[in-house]
Amino acid sequence: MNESTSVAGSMPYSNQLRVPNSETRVSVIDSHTGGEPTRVVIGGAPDLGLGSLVERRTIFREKFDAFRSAVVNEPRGSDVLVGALLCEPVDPSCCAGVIFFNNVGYLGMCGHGTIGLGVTLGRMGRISAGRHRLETPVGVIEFEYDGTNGVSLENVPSYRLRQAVTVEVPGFGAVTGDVAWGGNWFFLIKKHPFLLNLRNTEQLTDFAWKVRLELNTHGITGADGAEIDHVELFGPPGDPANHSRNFVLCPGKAFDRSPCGTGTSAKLACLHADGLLKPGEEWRQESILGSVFTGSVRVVNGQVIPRISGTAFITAEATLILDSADPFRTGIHS
Ligand code: PYC
Repeated sequence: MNESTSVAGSMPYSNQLRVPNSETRVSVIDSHTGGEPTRVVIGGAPDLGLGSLVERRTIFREKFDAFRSAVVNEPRGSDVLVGALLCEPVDPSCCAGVIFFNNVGYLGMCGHGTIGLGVTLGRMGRISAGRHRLETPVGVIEFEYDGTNGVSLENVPSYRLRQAVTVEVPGFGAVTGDVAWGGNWFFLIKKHPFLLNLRNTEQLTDFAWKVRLELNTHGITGADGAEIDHVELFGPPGDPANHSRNFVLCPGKAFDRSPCGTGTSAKLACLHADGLLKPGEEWRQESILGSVFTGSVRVVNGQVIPRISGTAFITAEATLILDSADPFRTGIHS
C-alpha cells in the first residue's frame, strides 16, 4: 500500500509522523438570528485588559485586529458573519460584556448579535430565563431570555438626527432618507425603485453602497461626524401580518439576513418621531428573508428606548485553529 491510499476504517498517511506547527485555539459558539449569523468567542481571545469596553475595543482594534479578521473572515468565516467577543463586564450587575465586530471592523451595538449572545449564554449555563444586563461599548442594555430561543432586548436610546436628507446618487438621481441612531448610524430610505427580495440583492447592494459613498462624499454624517455605515431600504411586507420589509447593507458590504436589531431600532425612533408609533404599540419588521423582529418603544425622560424581540438557534460549537504556518491564518482580507 502506498502512502496516499487507505483501507476502509483507516486514515491515509497514518504511517507518517505529523509534527504540528504551533497553533492558537479559539473556542466559539455559532448561532443565527433570523438567518443572520453570530459567532461568539468564548475562549482563546487576546487579553484586552480590564478597562471600559470602549478602552478594550480600542486595544482590540489597535493591537489585535488580525484576531478579528481570523475569526470572521474567510476561510473560517464569511463577509456576513458578525463576531461577538465575550468579555468580563466592568459593571458587576451585568452578566457579561461584549464587543461586536465584523468583516471590516467593529460595531457599536448589534441587535441580532445580542439575541444570538443571549441564547448562547443560556446554552453555556451562564444565564437562566429572566432579565439580564449586558455591557457594550455604547452602553449597558437589558435583555430578557425566555430559557429556550427567544430574547427581547431593550436597546440604547435611539433617535432621528436629520429628516428628509437628499443626496444625488449617480445613476439613480435624488435619493431622500432620514439619518437615525439605533446603536449604529443608519440612512433610512422609503422611496426607491426596487422590490425587496432575494433575487434583487445585487442591485440592492449596488444602490445602497452608492448611497453610502455619496453620504460620505457630501459630509453627511451621524452625530460628532460619525460615519453613516448602514443603509436601510423599506418596502411592503411579504406577509400581511407584518408592517414592513427591509434590506440593510452593513459596513463591509454584506446585507443583513435578519431585520437588523439596530436598524429596526432606528426605524422605530423615526416612526415615533413622526407620530406613527405610540409607546407599547407593536411593529413587526420583516427581513429580506422574511424573518421577523417584533419591536415597540418606551419613552423614558424624553428618550426613545426600543424593545426588539427575536429568536436565535445554535448552529455550532467549535474550536478554530490558527496554525502559525498557515498563510491565511488571519483571514483573507484586503
Ligand atoms: O442586528 O443590529 C443588528 C445588526 C447590525 C449589523 C448586522 N446586524
